[in-house]
Amino acid sequence: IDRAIVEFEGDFFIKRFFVTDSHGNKIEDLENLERIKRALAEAIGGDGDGTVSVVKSTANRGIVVRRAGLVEGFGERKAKAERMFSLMDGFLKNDPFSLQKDILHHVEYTVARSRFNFDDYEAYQEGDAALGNGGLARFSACQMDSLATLDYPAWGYGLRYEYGLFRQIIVDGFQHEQPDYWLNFGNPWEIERIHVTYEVKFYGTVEDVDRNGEKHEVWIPGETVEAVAYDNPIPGYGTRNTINLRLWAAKPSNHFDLEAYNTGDYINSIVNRQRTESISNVLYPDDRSHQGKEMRLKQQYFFVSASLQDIIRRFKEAHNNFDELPEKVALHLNDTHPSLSIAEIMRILVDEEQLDWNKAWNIVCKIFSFTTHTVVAEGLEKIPTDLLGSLLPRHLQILYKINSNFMEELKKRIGLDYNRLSRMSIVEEGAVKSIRMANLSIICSHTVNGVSKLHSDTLKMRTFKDFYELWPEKFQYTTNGVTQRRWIVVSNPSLCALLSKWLGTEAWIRNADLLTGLRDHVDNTGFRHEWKMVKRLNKMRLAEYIETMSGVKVSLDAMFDVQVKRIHEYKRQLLNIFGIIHRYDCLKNMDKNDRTKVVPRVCIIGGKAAPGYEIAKKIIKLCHAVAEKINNDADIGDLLKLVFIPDYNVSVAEMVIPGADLSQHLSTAGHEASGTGSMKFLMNGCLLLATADGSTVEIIEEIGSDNLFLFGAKVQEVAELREKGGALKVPLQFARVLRMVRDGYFGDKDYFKSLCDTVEVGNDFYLLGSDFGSYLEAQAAADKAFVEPEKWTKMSILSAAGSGRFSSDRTIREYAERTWKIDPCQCPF
Ligand code: 6GP
Repeated sequence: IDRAIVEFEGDFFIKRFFVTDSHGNKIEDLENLERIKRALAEAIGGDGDGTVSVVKSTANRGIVVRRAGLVEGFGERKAKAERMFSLMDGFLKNDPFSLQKDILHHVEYTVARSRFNFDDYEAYQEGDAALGNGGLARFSACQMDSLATLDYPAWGYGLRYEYGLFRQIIVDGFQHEQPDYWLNFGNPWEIERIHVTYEVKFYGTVEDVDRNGEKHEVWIPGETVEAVAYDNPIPGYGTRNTINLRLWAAKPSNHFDLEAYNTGDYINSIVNRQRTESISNVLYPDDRSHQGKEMRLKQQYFFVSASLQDIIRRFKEAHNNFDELPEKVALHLNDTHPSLSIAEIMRILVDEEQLDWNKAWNIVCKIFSFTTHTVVAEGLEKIPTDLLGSLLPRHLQILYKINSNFMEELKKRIGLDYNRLSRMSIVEEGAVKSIRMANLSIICSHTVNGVSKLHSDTLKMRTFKDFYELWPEKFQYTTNGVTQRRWIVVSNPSLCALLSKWLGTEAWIRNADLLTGLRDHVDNTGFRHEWKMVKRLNKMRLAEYIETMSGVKVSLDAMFDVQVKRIHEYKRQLLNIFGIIHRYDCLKNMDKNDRTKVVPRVCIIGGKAAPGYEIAKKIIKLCHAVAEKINNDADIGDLLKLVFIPDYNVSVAEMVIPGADLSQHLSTAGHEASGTGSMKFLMNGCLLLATADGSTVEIIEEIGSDNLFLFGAKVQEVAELREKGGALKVPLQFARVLRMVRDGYFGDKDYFKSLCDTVEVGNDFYLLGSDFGSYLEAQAAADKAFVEPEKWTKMSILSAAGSGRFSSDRTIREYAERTWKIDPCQCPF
């Protein structure tokens, strides 16, 4: 017996307990405590009582175990955990945590005795807080880490969804969605602030009131919901600064429900109250298309209203003149999801604080900055005016007024160019009259950011050209980044140790620019050897995971080739799958002798499809169908394997990214705003195979085009290629692969028909056909490099060495200095 693993459910109940042998095979499932005691006694060679008593007293489950995991950790990690304890203890006066500290000592004692691996516990105990969809949300998490670490006085706001992003399970190769009720057993890291609550109002009417002889509009709302704050402290690294991520949960308001009282309809009044709680229930799982659903709009306003009340309350505690607001408060719109705050803050200043409209507008325009995170047209939010008017009647009026003032000003500047006026209007006329949230955000913000240089150019030249011509000075770009604290220190401890050893310092953890120092050692064979060993170790970890998840045994000598991200047509997972089919086809038709020269590959694909996105779901199914064929072909053996990793999320990424040799970023040029996955792979010494899209263009500047495999049409060629349509040249290999799928070589031919149609000549919007030739060439170049391990290792080192610029510390510093104009502010105690 090598390990004992305990899985908890609830406070005292042990859901599962099993012990494993040294190969990680489960020996026996044990259900009751007595047997556990005996098994533990055997496992640790003692009487087992100490351990079992801890197991029983793990009253707050995750906390103790997870905390023990942290406290057990090395220097900085331990300090961070301790800082977190004292902070939480400070927050909670009647400190339930002191009890846990006692337990903690038990656990530490037990750990020392039992050789338990607390990383196992961690994995079992604490799932991801999957409160976002994809790149946008994960980028925000990296930003919070950097804000705290760089001592900026920032707050993050969001919603405390009870159901995070769905769990993906795969049945017969099809994606199914399962609810992620992540709060089932509580969230040990959050602090419920029962005294920080605000009322959020909806519906109702707008009435005219007389104020000092003047007519004013005032909103008489029809429904009230309570927003309760849940604080999630974010400790910085190597600093005492800890910032707060405040998430709002909806609770029924304690408002006396007069109507229910009058009608005596007690039961119905409770049912109605419960309905209000549902606002923060569930995260919408589509990261791109916004279907104008009332609940989504309610969520947005709920979030905006509570956050603004909180911000204004804090401002008013120390100031009494709103002229000072822009000096004290900078509000950043992370995409358009919080853009209703523009109308809300105008409503607060004009209706509640009774400021003159123009004065309020001037203040508001100095506060907001805006970053847009997409180029995909469906990603630009529009809210139907009838929906908005019924839910937030006063806000709709305010939006109309902002728009009519803007239109007047615009006419003065550009004349009566009605086409342009209508393109720039906040209000979109048409079958469904709507509010364009991006236009609103641009008009009100002092800065409009893209997330990479290329993205910003696209915004200026295409998406928001009219606005750029009007206000060129507003448009900037701040290239995204990721935090090395999570993506190296936490997820790749072996690399972390290696970097510190060869750089001679841990300072790179706070200053990623120091990673360039690796360039000095690239010719040192000892260093390269250690580098290879670290990769090998991470590949072992990944291989174990793959085997557990999919039953496929993979060879560590193969190239681990990974594409993990949300499934989207523009991200072109289909190009990857077609490439794999082509590789398989070539292998099958190859002379046995030639096969010895082939680089073995393990192709790994992972990602979730939005539940209503049929084509994306078909891509997942095709991946499984192809995998089934290839992995069961004994003739091919280890030369090619394809695995789909289910339920791709942050925890999975932490395992997959360090173990990858090659990673693919295949978006059609001009479609990926930035991309941040590529940066995580880069930091972990993984080579990129990519199109010149988003931030890849800047990655090339940093590491040189010799150190990655570039392919595909450039952004300036894409429009022309699309125009060619049916006359476009497509390589024969592409036609052949497409035919194989169409003909049912992988089964389910009827099911895959509509998927195949999307890439047929003349219909191939994302240009898979025309990029296929150069994609295969890039793949061949990767194979060629891989057979020269020293060359490959050098490329890998130089990738990591150039990744410093893609730290979110750099991103945040740029935002702070250029956009928000704020200084670091060290924690005084
Ligand atoms: C993503 C972009 O697709 C990705 O390219 C970028 O790196 C990331 O944002 C962070 O900026 N966008 C989203 O996830 C999204 O939901 C509306 O956009």
